[in-house]
Amino acid sequence: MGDGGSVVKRFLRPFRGEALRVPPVWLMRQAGRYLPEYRATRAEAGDFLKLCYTPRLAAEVTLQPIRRYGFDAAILFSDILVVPDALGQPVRFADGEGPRLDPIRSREGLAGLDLPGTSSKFDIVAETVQRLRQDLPPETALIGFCGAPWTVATYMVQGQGSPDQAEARLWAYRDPEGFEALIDVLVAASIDYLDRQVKAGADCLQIFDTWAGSLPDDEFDRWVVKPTRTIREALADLHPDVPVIGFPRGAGATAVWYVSETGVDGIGCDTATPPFVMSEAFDEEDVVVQGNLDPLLLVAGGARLDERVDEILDLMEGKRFIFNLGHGIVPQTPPEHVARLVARVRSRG
Ligand code: 1CP
Repeated sequence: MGDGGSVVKRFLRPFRGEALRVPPVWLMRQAGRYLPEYRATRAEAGDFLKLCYTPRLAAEVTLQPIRRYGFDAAILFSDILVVPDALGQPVRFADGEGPRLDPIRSREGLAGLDLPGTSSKFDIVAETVQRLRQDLPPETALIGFCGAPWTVATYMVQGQGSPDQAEARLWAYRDPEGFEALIDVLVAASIDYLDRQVKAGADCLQIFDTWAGSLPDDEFDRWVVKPTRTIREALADLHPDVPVIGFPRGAGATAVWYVSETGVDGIGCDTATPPFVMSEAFDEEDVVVQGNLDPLLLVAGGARLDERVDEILDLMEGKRFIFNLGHGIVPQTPPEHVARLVARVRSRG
């Protein structure tokens, strides 16, 4: 999206080369079960995917944390598993449980996936983005997103969340060409999905690679870096001004390689990323650093929360930086601790 001569949103300024004294702030999973108003809208929707596929309600829950806290960016309310669901591998969210899918464990299983068929569900999500573009305060940026092909594949192959992503890793070892065919479908679907989100009004995109850290280096290169680079390059051709943030959770020191090889404009650092990596390791890269407060410290609150927020801000002073958590907000987070965090970040001004 062009700036049209208007003032660049604060959130986007680090991507234009500015290090702000008060960095932009947003939090992963800022819309979610820790907010009573989210729980009410979720109850109205009935099930979780219905919430994602009802633009009026999905836009409402996206706006809830913006009304409360005035974050610099809103993130589209949806889920990374909308992509397999749209591809024809139905996703179910049973109450109190994680997602469930009928697993695909071989090349033959790919025959049921329908890439052109994603259109109708992606259109619904684009409608949510259009609504948000109208309803968001003009100064608030809108982040669109998808799951990275590797992370989405781990759910499609396992059929649910897992501690070790074993089924996807085993398929990738036993039949790399077959597994690559799955990744290729996800790359194509992700490009289309993100393109539609930008056309509908997203200002920035984030690619969530929650399980990037479960792969050794050669596998990381093939299943994390290469697909992400393909997506990043396609988006650069379509929308050269829209920044893309990568979040290769658990990548450790390999995150520097990830940045230089994928060409992402922002790097989301997880909770375990050491201070010197945050503040120095990316100096040679043209990249905005984002992160990395521990979501559990946001649950604990108190003076330790204030101290840690200050430590991160001191560490990143003078850098192109966006304040965030190192992973998503957890449901037991007291909403007033989030207000305290935002106030603390902004008190630097
Ligand atoms: O009951 C509920 O209301 C469901 C909880 C929930 C929420 C609030 C799920 C189910 N998804 C979401 C929204 C969501 N998910 C957003 C948009 C909201 C925001 O950020 O404010 C985003 C960006 C995601 C992304 C997502 N979904 C990721 C990547 C980020 C991460 O947290 O690591 C992953 C891995 C998922 C899958 C998923 N969706 C939901 C759950 C419980 C899970 C994890 C499943 C598991 O591994 O066990």
